Amino acid sequence: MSHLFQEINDFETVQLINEKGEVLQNDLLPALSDKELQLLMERMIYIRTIDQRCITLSRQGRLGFYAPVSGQEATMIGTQYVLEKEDWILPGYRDLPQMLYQGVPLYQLFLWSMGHHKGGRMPEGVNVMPPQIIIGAQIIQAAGVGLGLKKRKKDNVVITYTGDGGTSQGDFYEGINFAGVFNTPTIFVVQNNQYAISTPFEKQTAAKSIAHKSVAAGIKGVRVDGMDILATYVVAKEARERAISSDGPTLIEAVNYRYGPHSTSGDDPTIYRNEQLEKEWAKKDPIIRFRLFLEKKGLWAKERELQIIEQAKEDVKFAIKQAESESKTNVSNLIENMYAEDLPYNLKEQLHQVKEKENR
Ligand SMILES: Cc1ncc(C[n+]2csc(CCOP(=O)(O)OP(=O)(O)O)c2C)c(N)n1
Repeated sequence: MSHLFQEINDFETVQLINEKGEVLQNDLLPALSDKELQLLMERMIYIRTIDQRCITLSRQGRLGFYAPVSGQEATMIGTQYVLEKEDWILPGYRDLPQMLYQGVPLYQLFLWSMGHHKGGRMPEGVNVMPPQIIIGAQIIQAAGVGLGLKKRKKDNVVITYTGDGGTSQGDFYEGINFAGVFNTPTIFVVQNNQYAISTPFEKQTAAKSIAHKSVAAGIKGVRVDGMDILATYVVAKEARERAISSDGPTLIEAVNYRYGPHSTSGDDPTIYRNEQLEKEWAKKDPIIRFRLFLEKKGLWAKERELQIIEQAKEDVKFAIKQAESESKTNVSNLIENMYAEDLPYNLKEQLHQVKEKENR
């Protein structure tokens, strides 16, 4: 064998705190105040509680489609925390926590889950697109939004999220390639939660890692422990700084694990994951790890945790009532919400017919 064909080096996984909450890389620790560290923990606790409530509400038929997030909180919250209000988020269906913290009210996320037409209408001034269900489609859109921000000379970035499965779509390669060519201020976060529904990572790609996919697009890539909130924060912060300094897009592979099923629509993970695997990932839990870290610093108390859990439960109660009090979506709402401006003549006709029926 000749030496004509070169190997590409491994991407080291960035990790700042280990499973025992011990600091591994002091020099990389972010300059976050004690209050901010506590806030990150509060958000993870809050989201885990909301997650549990949403699964129950979905099973009761009060919510519609819901994609659980437990296990992925450190990636979601750490990467969103670096954003400014004017930055954009292009989420996938699992990314409700980032949408919430960017300013979308909880009851509206519930409306989205219920398939209500108002669920996709983001509040004025909240730079979040409706969650994408088409796998990978948001990647191309994020490249485009990035180009728009660049052309308008905004000091802002766009962040988008997909899963390991999403990186097998043509859209993914087209999007990161476009972003590379036009040097757009885009951050691509791939949440490698090990499974695309039941398809394991080994069957998803022959690439050594998702971060390797950045190489062909000529953009920066980084692999991070997605269950370590300080690591996801540090990596996303640097990606944002690169983006606004015109240093270009970044592909972040956040390695994490989804503890629950793929969604509440009939997935049973016990069919494709075994108990040993579950135990291994349970040890890496982002909340346990960060709690240990904060406790060592005297920054966490059980009472605070219970308060947050209660608050989350109350907020869910209130938000679900608010969502349920909206009048039901009917077909004419769907047609009316399809276009920003004038409807084409055929839809106008249909709308007229539908309205006649609805008013009967
Ligand atoms: C274009 C397209 N193909 C197939 C599907 C069906 N589908 C829904 S979720 C999913 C798996 C996605 O896995 P991944 O990208 O790893 O994200 P995760 O759900 O694990 O967060 C598939 C194939 C879809 N929604 N869109």
